[in-house]
Amino acid sequence: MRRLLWGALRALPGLPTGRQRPGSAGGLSGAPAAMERAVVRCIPAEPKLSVSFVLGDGSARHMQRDQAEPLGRALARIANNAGKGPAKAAKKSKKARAESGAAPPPPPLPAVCLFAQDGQAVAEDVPNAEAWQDGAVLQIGEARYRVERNPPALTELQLPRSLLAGFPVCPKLSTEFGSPADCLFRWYQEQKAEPAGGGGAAAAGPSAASGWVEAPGGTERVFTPSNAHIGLRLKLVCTPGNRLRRYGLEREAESGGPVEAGPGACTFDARHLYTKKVTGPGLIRTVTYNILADIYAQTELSRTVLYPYCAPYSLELDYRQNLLKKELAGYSADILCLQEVDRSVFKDSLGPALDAFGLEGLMKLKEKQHEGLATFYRRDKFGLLSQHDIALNQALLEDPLHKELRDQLAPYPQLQEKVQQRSSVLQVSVLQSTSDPSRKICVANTHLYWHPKGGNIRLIQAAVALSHIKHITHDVYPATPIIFCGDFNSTPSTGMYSFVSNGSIAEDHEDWGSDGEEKPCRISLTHPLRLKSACGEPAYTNYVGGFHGCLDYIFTDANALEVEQVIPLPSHEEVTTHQALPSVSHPSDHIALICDLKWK
Ligand code: 4LC
Repeated sequence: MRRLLWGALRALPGLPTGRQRPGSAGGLSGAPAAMERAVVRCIPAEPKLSVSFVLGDGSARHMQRDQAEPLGRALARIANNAGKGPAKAAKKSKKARAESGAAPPPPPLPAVCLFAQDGQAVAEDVPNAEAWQDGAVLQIGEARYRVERNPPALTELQLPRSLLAGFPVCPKLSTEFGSPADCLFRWYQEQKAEPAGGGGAAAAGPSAASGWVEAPGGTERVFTPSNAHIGLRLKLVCTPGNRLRRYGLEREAESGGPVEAGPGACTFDARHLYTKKVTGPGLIRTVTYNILADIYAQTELSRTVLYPYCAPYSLELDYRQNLLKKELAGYSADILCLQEVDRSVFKDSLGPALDAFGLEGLMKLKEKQHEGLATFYRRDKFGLLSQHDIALNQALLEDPLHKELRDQLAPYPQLQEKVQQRSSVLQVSVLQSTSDPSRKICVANTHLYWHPKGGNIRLIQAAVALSHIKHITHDVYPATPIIFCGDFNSTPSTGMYSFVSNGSIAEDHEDWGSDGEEKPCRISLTHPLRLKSACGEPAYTNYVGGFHGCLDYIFTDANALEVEQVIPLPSHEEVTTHQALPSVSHPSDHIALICDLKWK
């Protein structure tokens, strides 16, 4: 038995399983394969290195050895291991031996040697970390393996759980010694067994597949299945690469389920007609959007009270993620400010998807919560200079910048306490144009307290946010234009909106008493920024069964930025086709604001 295995090992060059083409019977083709690869992963931060290769019988070997261990010991281990054949077979033969009682003579172990690039055998006392160099050759018996040290590798490759026809499928992928942008992709679709001829009973069940065939046009990182794919599963084969076009061992991922029919028209289809292309170098397309956190969408309150008109399946995360990725990709944004981003959505879904569409993402979680803000910027237009994120309550409590406001609030401990209890955050990113490094912008993103009677709290939150933004754009990066986006939970008739747009709020404004407490706070606030709502005051940006109103804004620096174009919002008919939002054709209860800004 063991002799047989070792014979097979010597006779067959074998293909690493990772390199087999789907549908091919790897290793059995007549043509001689290129020298096999032994992949060595060795990084200074870890005490061990790993050596991986595939034996002639197709079984993979992965070993971890101490970096400092002499090579001789690692080679002896490889000889031992290779001689044994697959682990299961070894156990079985041991058991069979025990039963028969006869002890056959042990087969000779293969000779194992490592040759350096110059053809010389590497001495057995050389430590592993030094011995296993790129281009060395590992010989096991008569099989030879080219050593590849730290080639590009996939550490993660995953397809989303739900696939919809007409919606982009963006794999989650992570690389080491490479980058997702330099990987190679090949998409496959399930090949359904043809129904048996002659009208006999259906032999194959609904999911019986006879194999995988290449999906037409499927060589990009993102694949959008068509109606022809409905009922079929997809598979992605990915070869990790780096900028120098060096490639590592490929990996594959299959979809859990088949492609399903998508919804008909969506609320963003008409908007995409305006935003197909990325804007030219002088323009900045800016989007703000509260995407409705999954942790809120799937609560009892949401299903039964807030969005009872919405089909439960369209409140599910996977469904909404499909819509969101298509919607956001189609806006071709340069700057994208999102609110209510679940940590896991950023990490596993939107982050990877938007990365594939050229956007780099930054996340700021709320204190002790699993959702927060995300700011994305187009990588080839902007670089990140610095981040200045804050929690509004903590900044108000501690930062010397807000001492005056703290003093003004001192007579109102109840209001102070309420502001302290809110977890709202402000995300501030300073970006630099890649085409003109003298151009910088400060992108701020926030989500203010949500309660209809919380106007006084939102005024304080806005004051903290504006002081912080003023500090960054006046003191840290003097004369930097501002784009301040967010869900401000404030309609155009509120004190918060007039404070931001007019630069002041009077002490007798009715919003100071908005919570109905006995002693309304009486303070006046000012700020020196010239901010205007770039998309104006649409009738609503939030449309649910019980309320609609304009709560979201893109405030821009009137001194430095001009509004070139505002992308029209979906029509009232589109918004109300399924009563209100969210719906099967719209993933959130908010509507994205989109405008093209121009440097003045
Ligand atoms: C939510 C809501 C709040 C904007 N808004 C008004 N009432 C609301 C009630 C609920 C938003 C409202 O969806 N959330 C509670 O936490 C979340 C979520 C976060 O944003 C949640 C948790 C569990 C389940 C569901 C959701 C509202 C109505 N009229 C207004 C006028 C103004 C501001 C707000 C409102 C003004 N100006």
